[in-house]
Amino acid sequence: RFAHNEAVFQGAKHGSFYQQSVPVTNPFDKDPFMQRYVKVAFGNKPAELAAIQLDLSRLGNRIATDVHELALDCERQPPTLEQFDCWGRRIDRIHTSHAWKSMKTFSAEEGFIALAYPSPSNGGGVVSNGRLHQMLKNLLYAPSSGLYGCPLAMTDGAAKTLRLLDERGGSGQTGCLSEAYDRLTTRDPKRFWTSGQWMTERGGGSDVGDGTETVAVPQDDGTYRLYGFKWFSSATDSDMTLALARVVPNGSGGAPTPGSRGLSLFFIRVRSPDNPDQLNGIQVVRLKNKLGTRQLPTAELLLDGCRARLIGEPGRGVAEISTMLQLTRLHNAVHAAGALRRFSQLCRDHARQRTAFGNRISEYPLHVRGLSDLEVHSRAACLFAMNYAAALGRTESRLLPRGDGADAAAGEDDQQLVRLLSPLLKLFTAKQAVRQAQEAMEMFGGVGYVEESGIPGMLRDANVLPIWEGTTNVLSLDLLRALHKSRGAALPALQRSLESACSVAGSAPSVLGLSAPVDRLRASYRRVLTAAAAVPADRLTHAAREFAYSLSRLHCGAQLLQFAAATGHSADAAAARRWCLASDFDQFVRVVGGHQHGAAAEDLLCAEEER
Ligand code: UCC
Ligand code: FAD
Repeated sequence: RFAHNEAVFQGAKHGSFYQQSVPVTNPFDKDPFMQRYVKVAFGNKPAELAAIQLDLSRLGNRIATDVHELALDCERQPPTLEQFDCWGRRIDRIHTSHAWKSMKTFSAEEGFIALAYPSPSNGGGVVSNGRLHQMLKNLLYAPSSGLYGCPLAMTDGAAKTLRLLDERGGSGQTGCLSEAYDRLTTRDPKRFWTSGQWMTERGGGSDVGDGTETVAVPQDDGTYRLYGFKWFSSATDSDMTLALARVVPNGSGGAPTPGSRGLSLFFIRVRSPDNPDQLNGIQVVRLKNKLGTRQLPTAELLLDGCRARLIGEPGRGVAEISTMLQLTRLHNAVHAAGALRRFSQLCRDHARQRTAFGNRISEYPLHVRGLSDLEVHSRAACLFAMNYAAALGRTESRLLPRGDGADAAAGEDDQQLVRLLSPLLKLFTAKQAVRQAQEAMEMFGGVGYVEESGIPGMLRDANVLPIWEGTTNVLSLDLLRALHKSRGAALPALQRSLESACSVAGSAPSVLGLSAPVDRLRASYRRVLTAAAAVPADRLTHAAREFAYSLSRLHCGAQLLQFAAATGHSADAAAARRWCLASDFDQFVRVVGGHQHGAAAEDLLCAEEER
């Protein structure tokens, strides 16, 4: 391979050996695991299966070619803000790249939102579980979306929020709101809108109840004018947004209601309908200078008389926007799973061509162990996210009737699980994406640390996943909120789902070797649920993170087992065995068992740091 000859380094020559680059391949055609997933999910509907396979294969082809190039351009040409024109006038114009704008067109055409909201006008309804079809496509697209997945996530959340409010009759959804819904869910690029989500203020992004200072002043025509400062607003090039604000009582001179019970939900057109260069009472104070997600315009916004429409029930803003959070958190997980899948592909392909110490690195058991760890985690994240999307789709087919939903009737357990698993899905997959991004970088060696390899950008972008849309702690507490609100129904639903997976996998052919992993998973879930039932509320709060991690690992184990039983494939069985025999299911049990530090010791450690 090497020319042991000084001639190759002479003159303009730099030597004869170069590492091969690792191309992005068709993420469906070249991924047998994803193909098996689609077969299992749609296998009993041959016409749907064929249509989806064709659609994913075609999408995968575009991703591996022109779309991935667009994503790289989004990173190379980040957005800029032009605040004043040459005459000194304030214009606050956000310039985005051609590539970023093309992603909007592409997203509409592919139905990245529309597929979940089928209607005669957007050509939907071909597949009974449109939500799953939509999320499968978003999963393939995510790592080549140039972060366009962010506006799509918020657009999806806004569409569902408007749809639910309309069905409840609470939105007064006439005129502009039904137009907004149609535009958010269309496949026509010329009509397609994206949405923002303005919650976070300087006073608090986790605690929006206390942190929100923005006030909404009622106007004579029934609309409101908003005054406040939104501290993080992503995709500020969007057409509309949903925002939280505190209504100032009309004429009474009283103060707005404090806390989260004082927050209401508002609909805002970001720019004037007549002049797209004219912002609606909004100043873009500056764009954030961020570690990653640089493709995405994230701005600080001054709302200075921004005209808005109250939607939903006054004072129920946090509860209303939770609909949006459920969708954006799912997109976050889909993005994490898509990134993990991409890391796995790139690292495996790199290992097959890179040599060290005389062999390809894919031949070294120690390196292969890292690769298979990455592969198992990426499979777990995919199954977690896609099965969640499938369950959500089943619940939606009841909430959003469209005439063909008889075969997708949602069960009570689906309802319980989509609420309970939402925070777990987001927090667990986000942490995995960060951890594995670092491993993937290391697997590439020095090249992985170099910008043009693309890996540093992926590592930077992964790091936002545990922060936005609720941090790990906040979501761990949301798990406890969900349990509390379920009045004892959620954990039994989870237990039934874990047990059902164990019994399906337990009766799989013995050649798959699933009985030991089933036994370990079953014994572990029993210990964890027993410990949770016995622990006092304050200790459960203290251990909420470990509780969330243990439940997530158990749930992923169950999904892997069930999938292996369904496919009967040896690689799926190996993934299930690896996960179920090696995972730390008992982390929570150890913490609440009192053998670890405990709250008093932790307080002491923090106080010691202060001195
Ligand atoms: O970060 C953001 C955008 C980033 C870009 C999007 C990218 C997406 C991925 C793309 C991938 C490339 S937007 C900002 C996101 N912000 C958050 O996620 C906020 C984090 N903080 C929380 O989640 C907190 O837990 C709060 C704000 C929800 C907690 O507020 P409170 O004031 O303590 O809430 P309460 O009083 O506990 O709950 C108020 C109501 C209750 O309903 P009722 O009154 O009926 O009992 C709760 O049950 O809200 C309900 N509720 C929920 N319902 C609260 N959380 C939920 C939930 N998760 N699901 C359902
Ligand atoms: P804080 O709430 O101050 O949290 C600080 C730390 O305290 C965290 O580690 C948190 O886990 C911990 N903590 C807080 N409360 C508790 C508790 N009760 N128990 C234990 N620990 C706790 N927001 C929007 O509204 N719209 C957007 O479009 C948007 N885009 C964003 C884009 C980017 C790139 C980023 C980084 C953020 C964006 N955000 C957006 C804001 C984001 O949602 C918040 O940053 C996030 O919710 C955390 O809020 P915070 O920054 O105020 O942190």
